[in-house]
Amino acid sequence: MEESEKLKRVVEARMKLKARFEDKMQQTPSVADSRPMGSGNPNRHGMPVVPVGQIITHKWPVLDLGIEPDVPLEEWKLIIDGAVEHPLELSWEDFMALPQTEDTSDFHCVTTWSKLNMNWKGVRLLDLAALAQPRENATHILCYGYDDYTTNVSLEEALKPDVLLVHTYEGLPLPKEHGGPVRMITPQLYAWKGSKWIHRIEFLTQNKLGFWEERGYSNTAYPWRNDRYS
Ligand SMILES: Nc1nc2c(c(=O)[nH]1)N[C@H]1C(S)=C(S)[C@@H](COP(=O)(O)O)O[C@H]1N2
Ligand SMILES: [Mo]
Repeated sequence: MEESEKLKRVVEARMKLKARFEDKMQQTPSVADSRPMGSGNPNRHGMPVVPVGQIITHKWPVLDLGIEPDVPLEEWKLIIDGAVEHPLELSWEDFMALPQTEDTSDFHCVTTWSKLNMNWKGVRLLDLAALAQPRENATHILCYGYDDYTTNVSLEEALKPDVLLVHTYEGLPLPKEHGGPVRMITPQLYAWKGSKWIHRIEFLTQNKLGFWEERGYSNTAYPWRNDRYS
């Protein structure tokens, strides 16, 4: 299948799901969680609870735009630019030499599956931001994948300590289909906010919508508020 045809099908399927959810949401009263900032194991108090409308999966589905770019480590680069004092261009070695963080968190996909207790290792976005020094007026980031995916995140959310650029899952290199060599994760937001195959993080002084956000997905994307579409 041609890539543009695949992309068209992915978008069509997602828009259908969006329409179905919007119908359902109109028929039910607001079902916001009583602890809307909850996320991950600590906030679940060890209970297998998930945000409203989510179903636990033990498998790990793959979602992409029909393209899974191949990025050899020798060619891999991470660019951090935009509204920062010190733009960065990191090679694989530079990236791996940064402080490494291990964390276990949950993964909530807007297509209604959640995978709990995922163990990750990588670099905190907060630590990268500390090197790049966002300007005083920076408010958001726009993340770019090697597949030309984009997604925007507010700085408040992006700098939470569980937002990582991960290269390792359960002790093994992150598989290519899940965004390896490096992807971002946003455990407190729906998972589309975490770009797979991450290549560039642009700091912005005003919000700019990403791929799904332009197509009606929520700007903020809080799973614990059922905040799926705008
Ligand atoms: N670069 C890129 N990142 C992406 C996507 C994508 O298509 N391209 N899909 C997003 C969506 S909608 C989800 S739910 C997760 C899926 O990650 P997974 O395939 O590892 O489960 O990645 C997000 N990040
Ligand atoms: Mo998703």
